[in-house]
Amino acid sequence: MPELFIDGRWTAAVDGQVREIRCPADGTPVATVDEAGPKDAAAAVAAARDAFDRGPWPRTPAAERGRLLLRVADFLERDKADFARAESLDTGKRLVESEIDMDDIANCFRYFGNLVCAGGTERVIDTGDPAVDSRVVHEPVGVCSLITPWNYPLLQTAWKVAPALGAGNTFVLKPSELTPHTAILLMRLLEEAGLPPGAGNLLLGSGATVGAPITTDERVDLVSFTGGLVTGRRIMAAAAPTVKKIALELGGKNPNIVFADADFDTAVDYALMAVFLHSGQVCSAGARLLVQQELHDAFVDEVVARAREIPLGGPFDENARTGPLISEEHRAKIESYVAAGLAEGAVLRCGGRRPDDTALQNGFYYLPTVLDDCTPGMSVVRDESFGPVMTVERFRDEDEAVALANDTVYGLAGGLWTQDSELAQRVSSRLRAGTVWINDFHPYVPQAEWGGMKQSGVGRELGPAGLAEYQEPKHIWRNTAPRPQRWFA
Ligand code: TXE
Repeated sequence: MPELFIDGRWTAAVDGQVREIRCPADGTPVATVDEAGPKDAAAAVAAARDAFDRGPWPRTPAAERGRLLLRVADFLERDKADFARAESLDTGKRLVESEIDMDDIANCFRYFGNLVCAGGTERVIDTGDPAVDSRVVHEPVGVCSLITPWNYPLLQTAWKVAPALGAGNTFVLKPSELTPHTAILLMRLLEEAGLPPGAGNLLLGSGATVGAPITTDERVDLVSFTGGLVTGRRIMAAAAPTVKKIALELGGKNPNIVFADADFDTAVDYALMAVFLHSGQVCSAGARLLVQQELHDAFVDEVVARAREIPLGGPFDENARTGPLISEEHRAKIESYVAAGLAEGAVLRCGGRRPDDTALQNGFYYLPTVLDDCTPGMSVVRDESFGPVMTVERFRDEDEAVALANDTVYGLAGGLWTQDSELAQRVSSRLRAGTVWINDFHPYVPQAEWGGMKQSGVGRELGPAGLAEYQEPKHIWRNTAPRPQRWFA
C-alpha cells in the first residue's frame, strides 16, 4: 500500500521516488516508503485548500469534530503496541519510552476532543446598546502546514494535528523524513475515524523538497513547525511574503539549577534523567547543569559516577536505559561540539566518545558525557547539541544562578532544586522560559501550554492557547434596528 495520503487516497509519489528507512539502533532496514516531490506537495495543498473552502470539515459542528478526536484517542489505545513498535524502529528509542509516548498522544487527542466538545468559546459583548447583538466567534484559520521532527515523531504531530482538526482546519502534514511510520499509521486512524477526504493530507519527504514548498504556497494560511532553530528561522522568512500565521517550537538550551540546600540524592537522580533521557534528543533537556559552588565537587562526582553506569542499547534491550542517536550525521555534530568544548577549556569527566561494546557498533551510540568547568561563551554551552552532553557551570548565589540560566538565546524550559520555597518562587519568576520545574524535571500535561520565550519559538502548543493558535477570532456585530444615521446629512 502506498504511503502518501492526498485527498482521501493512498498514493505513491508522482515521480516514483522512494526512501529506505533504517533503525538507528543497528542499521537494520525498517521499510521503504514513498518519497514525495514538489508535484505531490502541490496536490496535497490543493486538496487541503479545496477541503477547507468547499468540504464539510470546517462546517462540521464543533462537538462532532471533538468526538472524532475522542475516537482517534480510543483507536490509539487499541493499536498502542503497533504504534509503539513503529516509533521505536524509526527512532531507535526504547520500546517502553515509545509506549509512554503513545499514552501521552492518546491523552492529547482526548484533551483537545473534550475541549472542543465543551465549546463555550463564543463571547457575547455588552456594547451598551440593546439594539446591537455583538459576539466574538472562533473560526478555523484555514489550510495548515504541519512540519514535525524525529525525536518525538508522533507526539509532536499529535500536538499539532489534534488542535488543528479540533478547530476545523484542514492540514498537510510533513513528518521528518527519518521517522515517517507513525504518521502513516495516524492517517489510517483518521480515515477510520471518518475524517472527510482532503481534510488531512500526508507528505513524506525531505525538508528541502516538500517541506519548503508548503511553507511558501500562497494557498496555505498557517505553518506550525517543530524542529531546529536554523530551520525555524528559514521557515519564518519563507512564510513572510504571504504573511502566514506561524507557530514555531525551536528547542532550547535549558538550565538545571541546583542550590546547595537541594535534596542531594533526588537532585542527582533528576540531573541525569534531565539530560540523558532519550540520549539528550529532547527539546527540554536539562543540558546545562548549574550547581552552587559549595556543592559542586560532591555533586558532580556523584553525577559522573552514575553517568558511567548508564546502559545503552536498542529498542528491545530490556537492560538498556537509553538508546542511540538518530543518525550518523547527528552523532558527528555532537562529537564536534564536545571537541570544541574541550578545545575551549572544558574538562571531560566521563564519556566523550562512542562506546566500545561490539554489540553497539552498528548503531549511532554516544556515551553519556559530562563536561565540567564550562563557561557561558563555549559553543557546547551556547548551542543546542541535542545529544547526551551535560555541561557544568558553578555559581555563587541566586543572582549569578539566574544570570547564567538566562544567558542564552533560548527560553524553552528550566528546572531548579532547593528546599527554600521563597527562593524557588523568586527564581522561577526570574527565569525567562516557557516552563519552569521546581524540584522536578520534564513533566508536562496537555492542559498546560508548552512553548518558548526568546528564540525558542513563537506561540504555544497544548492548553487552551494551543487550540487558539489554530483559530481566528471574528467579531460579528448585528444591528437589530438599523436606522439612517445621517453622518453626512
Ligand atoms: O532538524 P530540522 P534536523 C534541533 C536539534 C538538531 C537540529 C537539527 O538541535 O540537532 O534541530 O535537526 C523539516 N522547510 N531539533 O536537521 O531541519 C525536516 O524535514 C520546511 C530540535 O533534523 O529542523 C523535518 O521534518 N521544512 C527539535 C523538520 O523540518 C523543513 C527537534 C525538522 O527538521 C526545511 C529536532 C525547510 N527548509 C531537532 N528543512 C525540537 N524543537 O524538539 C527541514 N525541514
